[in-house]
Amino acid sequence: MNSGNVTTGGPSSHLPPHRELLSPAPISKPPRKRSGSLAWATGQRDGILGKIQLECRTQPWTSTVPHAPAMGLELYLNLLSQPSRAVYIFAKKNGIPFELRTVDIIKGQHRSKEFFQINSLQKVPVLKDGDFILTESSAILIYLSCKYQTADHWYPSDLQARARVHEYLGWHADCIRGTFGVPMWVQVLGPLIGVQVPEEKVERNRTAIDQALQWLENKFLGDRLFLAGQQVTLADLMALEELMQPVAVGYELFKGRPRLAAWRERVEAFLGAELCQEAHSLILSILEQAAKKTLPTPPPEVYPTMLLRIARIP
Ligand SMILES: N[C@@H](CCC(=O)N[C@@H](CS)C(=O)NCC(=O)O)C(=O)O
Repeated sequence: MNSGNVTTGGPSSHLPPHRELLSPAPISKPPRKRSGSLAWATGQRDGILGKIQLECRTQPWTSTVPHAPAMGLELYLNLLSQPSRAVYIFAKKNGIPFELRTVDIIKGQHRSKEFFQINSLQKVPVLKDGDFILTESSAILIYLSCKYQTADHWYPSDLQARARVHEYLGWHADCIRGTFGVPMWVQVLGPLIGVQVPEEKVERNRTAIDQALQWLENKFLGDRLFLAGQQVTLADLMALEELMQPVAVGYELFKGRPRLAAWRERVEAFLGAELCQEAHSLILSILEQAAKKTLPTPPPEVYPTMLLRIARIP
């Protein structure tokens, strides 16, 4: 495998090239405990609320080009990946400073020996906080919300409200994850390696998506404002990012579902148009990139896992 590829363009090229200042950061409370070397704030606090300018350094992850050892939190992500986007948006929205390591999954960087040392599951997202490495987006989000004491609504301290978030996340892993990513495999990723998913599988997936949306709307949203209650939580973020995957390839998920459409608007309004645009621009341009053939060609080493993923489409 050519693990020596340097990610300078492709899926990560829309990202800001170097440092990016966020100001002011919407932080509710400073963290109780900070790891010794964490570059917490780069700017100045002023006033009671302490306007803090925080930085997120953006650096492509590559196996051969050395980068300065990170002083604090590192997030290994790819914005084509729905769980990666949830982590990215959460960290950005909460002004959590991190080094962004973009792992080009189309080029197969996640299959390299070097990335294996970081995550033997060979998937993104991954969090690295000093020597502590954590995989699984929901675990990462919970870790970040606890470590940085983000506003309580994200991951409520109230037992029952928190249990509602976990109730959703459990169902999400069963019924949303794995289902909503399929259209992207059908329309973009399969064709990249010359594979066409059979029409009956596509149809079955459409039915599964419809069924899941019905449950999402009736059981989880119900007459509430958000999926796990009256305030936005990690559940909403995870759901929104997964739903963006079929939306990006033209599925009109919200058509004829006004309650779900209003929920999406509320979540996006809460996150802010700028952050949504930043996080979604890559995925929303995927069809265009596929049509223009500007997506990288996956190296043959990643074919087996791509073929396996496609074969697993029910
Ligand atoms: N359950 C994991 C899923 C992680 C995952 O499946 N990541 C995908 C991108 S969305 C990946 O890295 N795939 C690469 C591969 O499987 O080869 C989470 O929520 O973090």
